[in-house]
Amino acid sequence: MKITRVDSIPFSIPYRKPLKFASGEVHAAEHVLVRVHTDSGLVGTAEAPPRPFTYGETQQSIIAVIEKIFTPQILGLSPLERELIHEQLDRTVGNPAAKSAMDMALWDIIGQAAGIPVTELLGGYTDRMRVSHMVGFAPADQMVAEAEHIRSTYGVTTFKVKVGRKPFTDDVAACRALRTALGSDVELYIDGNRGWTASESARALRAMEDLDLTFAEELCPADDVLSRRWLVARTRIPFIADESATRPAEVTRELLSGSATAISIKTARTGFTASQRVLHQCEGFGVEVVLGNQIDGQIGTLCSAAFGAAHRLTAQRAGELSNFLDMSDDLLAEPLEIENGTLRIREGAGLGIEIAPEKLARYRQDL
Ligand code: MUC
Ligand code: MG
Repeated sequence: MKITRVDSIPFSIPYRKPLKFASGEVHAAEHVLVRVHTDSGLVGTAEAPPRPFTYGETQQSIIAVIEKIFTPQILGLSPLERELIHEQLDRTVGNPAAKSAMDMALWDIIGQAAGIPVTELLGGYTDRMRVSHMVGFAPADQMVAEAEHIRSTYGVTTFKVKVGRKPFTDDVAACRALRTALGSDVELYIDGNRGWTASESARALRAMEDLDLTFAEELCPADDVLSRRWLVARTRIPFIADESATRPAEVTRELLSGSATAISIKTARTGFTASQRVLHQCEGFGVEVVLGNQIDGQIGTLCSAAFGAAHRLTAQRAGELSNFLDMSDDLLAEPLEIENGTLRIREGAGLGIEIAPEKLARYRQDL
């Protein structure tokens, strides 16, 4: 089986409600649908979400790197030759979302060819993931109303609260309002997207000491090397590296330097192949992982859930799998559903992604 063509199709689907956080905001899912074709007729599918504020990629840069660099490098190779393919793709630095979509599409082909769900190929640990919901910036009462709605509608009881505003007292008040309204049964953790300084982070954490937060994620810039290490050494809850640990070498650096004590794994930036490497590194180091969300649509969420459910470490806690709920529509023929706080993995060979042609025709931007 040989790779014959790669499509990279830009599409845009508006958000019903934008997601706002310290490093940016997202109003529309302006993603790239990646389809890898083979001479056997099998086609692998995945999506790449550009996040310029985190990786520098844009929708146009993802399409350009796939069309001009990646596709010519892998035409004629077999989807099974993944090490060779990654050797080629890694000749280009960066471009994590573009590389990851290619990687996941290749796994989709392999699963289809074998007649096995990708989640089983990866590890087959369970068939479902508990869901954690991300609450973006808004006045505290709106953040509480959103969390209450998500809990009563979808049964979700784990929430990641976006912080990193200035003054940080707005965030502290929002976290306190969430804990008061939701009670002690829900799990809360915070993500600063590098918005605070180390000293602001330390003060904010002190002010929230009684809120029983599970984790703190990327509160201040990782480039503030010594201040961040100072902060992490004094933080009493695990400190998750997200933007600062986007590939295995960065994971090693962050953990060994004492700048993080837990890792966010996002298939949108490490695909399945490198996400497994990161996961195994974390197992080796003995640190916790959280299955993160790159503000994925339903295709990306399905990929992420397939990876999360495949492995014991990612499945043991709620994964961030609900951002697609904020979108006005999506491309999947059969929409994902969260029930009782849980997302079940799609059955069927490969990733089980079926695109609705009329939706793709409506949202694609290249015709
Ligand atoms: C997250 O966990 O930070 C927002 C910015 C980004 O890079 O990812 C999202 C979610
Ligand atoms: Mg984060």
